[in-house]
Amino acid sequence: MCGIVGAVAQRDVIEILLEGLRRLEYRGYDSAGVAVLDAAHQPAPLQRLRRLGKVQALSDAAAEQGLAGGTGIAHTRWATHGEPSEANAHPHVSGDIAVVHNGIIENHEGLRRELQAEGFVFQSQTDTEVIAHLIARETAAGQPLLAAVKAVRKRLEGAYGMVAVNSQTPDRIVVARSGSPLVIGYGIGEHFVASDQLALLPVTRRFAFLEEGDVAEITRQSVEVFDLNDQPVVREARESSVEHDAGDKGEYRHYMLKEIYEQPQAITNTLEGRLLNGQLNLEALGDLSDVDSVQIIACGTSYHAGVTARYWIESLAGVACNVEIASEFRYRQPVIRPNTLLVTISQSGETADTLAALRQARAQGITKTLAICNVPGSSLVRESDMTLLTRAGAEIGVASTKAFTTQLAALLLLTAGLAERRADAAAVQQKIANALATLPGLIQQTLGMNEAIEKLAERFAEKHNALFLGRGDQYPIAMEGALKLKEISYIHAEAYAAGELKHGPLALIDAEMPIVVVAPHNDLVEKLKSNIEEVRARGGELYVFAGESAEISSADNMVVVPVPNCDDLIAPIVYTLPLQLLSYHVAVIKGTDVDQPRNLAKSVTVE
Ligand code: HGA
Repeated sequence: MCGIVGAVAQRDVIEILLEGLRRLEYRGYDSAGVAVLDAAHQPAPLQRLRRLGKVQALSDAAAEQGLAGGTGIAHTRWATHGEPSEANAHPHVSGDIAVVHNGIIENHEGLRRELQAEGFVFQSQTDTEVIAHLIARETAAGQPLLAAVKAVRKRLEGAYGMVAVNSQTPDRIVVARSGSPLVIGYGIGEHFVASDQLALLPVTRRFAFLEEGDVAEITRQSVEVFDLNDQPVVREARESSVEHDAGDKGEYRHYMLKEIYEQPQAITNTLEGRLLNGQLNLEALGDLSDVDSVQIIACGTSYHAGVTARYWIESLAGVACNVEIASEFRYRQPVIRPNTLLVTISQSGETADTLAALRQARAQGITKTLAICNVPGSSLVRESDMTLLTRAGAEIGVASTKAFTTQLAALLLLTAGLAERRADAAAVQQKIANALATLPGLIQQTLGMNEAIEKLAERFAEKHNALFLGRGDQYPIAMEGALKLKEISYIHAEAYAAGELKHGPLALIDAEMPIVVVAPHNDLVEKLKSNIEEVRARGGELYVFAGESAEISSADNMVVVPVPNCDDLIAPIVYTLPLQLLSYHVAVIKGTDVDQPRNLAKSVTVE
């Protein structure tokens, strides 16, 4: 969520900061702000500029005012405390201090009362502003910025990634991390900081990731890091393999469409080295022979990947599997059986709830943990015993597409690894390998449905509600389809297991209700046909994505769109594509902000 960028250099850093914000804007985009200092003067005047809305508004204003400086911090916000407004936008200032912050300070109310009693005047409704005043109180008492931040972090409860500057010492920035990621970028005679390396790729490829509890002082020439116990530590800088143009939209109108079309390549990348000449190579998964059950934890789209995987893990590997939303798991007292493999799934690897659930499970004694994640070096990856990287490449569209299908491909690999203990393991694994080998080609072929779906989308644009139906491993795909439509077109959509219809949701069916059905030709298709008839009999308007050989044809109130035939095993991945394209085109017709839908943000690093 919120994006942070900071820089200390000899050159003017304003464009570096603004470009960093543009690259992070998909993380949060209700307001943006920047503060710069001219390190040539001590003290340097603190120049702050904030704007409601997109980074472009800030960038225009910065150009107009000729803002410049060698040291600076910048932020793009996704509000948690206080409405989106200029006054609530970061940086927040107190005296000589300016601060940008990601996360939530949970004890902000008590701190605010304490500071107000001492005469500090608050200009915003945010939790963040207490940090600025707390640091200013320390520096006014004679503490240097580093010591002030070290003292202040002891007072803060909750999660933060923060960057602070002091106009009295404009040659340095101080950063602190607890629960919200920060990465330091190394240049020559200049250093940078950001909440994601993507922001800094135009200026460096050498990064060091801060660990939980770290505080660092960064100048042009040096980076000094201190751990939770204030001990100096080295966080090694490594060369990043993330592509520089990862944040470019290319010829596509939206990132989401680009990312939908990248799926054949993304899945090829997921399988690279893991599927060789039609044979699986599962070395990276290590020894899973002592795994008696699997507990999957995830949020949102990643949760839907987990629910799909449960069907695979139980039916193909014969291993018991439970799936739970991280925000629920972490606040109940789950009983985790011995020999459980804990699998976390997250695109960013920074999802706050998933990370907290992982930590809680470890505290409960879980010793085998696997992260399925798209971002190498992320917190989830660092804190798990094993990792299966999805290698989807940067995903910028807030509505997840290629991250989801690559997670599914990775989960099929995991299923193959878990099948190892079966007597017929080789046959099961070969079946998975054969199906996966066809996947990139099939996804490419399925993208050919785009035009037909674009036409279909026109019929949805005026609707206020929609139902999505699937059975078996297509039920979570229906859930994902409904989520996509909600996220970017703002049409209320719900998914049901088709067999559940008669237990309640049939009451919703009338001529106004579009019902989207995913119907591959599998062993449940006859049951599904009966469910389709139940809907037709009540006048519902059906849109059926059906396997070419499923023998479902268009009729009154029923549009059937054929989907290429595929192996049952990978049908959940293939049938995701038409649902992604449908929500994309409906959103385009409705004129919503496809890549940055209202109220949402990428990488949910707050609770
Ligand atoms: N709590 C702060 C920062 C919010 C945030 O990190 N969002 O991702 C605010 O509301 O400004």
